[in-house]
Amino acid sequence: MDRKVAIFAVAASIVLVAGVGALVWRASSPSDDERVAIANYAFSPSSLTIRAGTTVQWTNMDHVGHTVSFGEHGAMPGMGAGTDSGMMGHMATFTYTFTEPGTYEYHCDPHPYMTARIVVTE
Ligand SMILES: [Cu+2]
Repeated sequence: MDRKVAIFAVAASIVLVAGVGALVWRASSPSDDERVAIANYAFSPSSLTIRAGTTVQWTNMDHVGHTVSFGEHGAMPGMGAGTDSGMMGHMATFTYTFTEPGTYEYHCDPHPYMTARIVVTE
């Protein structure tokens, strides 16, 4: 094979794999509006407004473990202690459905400076 053709084929393959990867990630997620990425030691977006009944999905893009924790004792809103995400590895996801309107602050357990909020409307 001609060298230029070979380089083009390799480049095209990389673009294709990246594109398919992104599509698979999108398809496995509820929607752009209901998704929070954990990347570079931060939740993105840091403030997300949703309607009651919406399921939010967090994905840890970092190679470091993170958690999605509401309140002081690792409890999800309206649930008991230890119901948070637990330690999430690279590309791990966590989903939670918010049923009650309100403002819910959350953080990452090992990195308390990582804070964000979900605002749930009627
Ligand atoms: Cu963290």
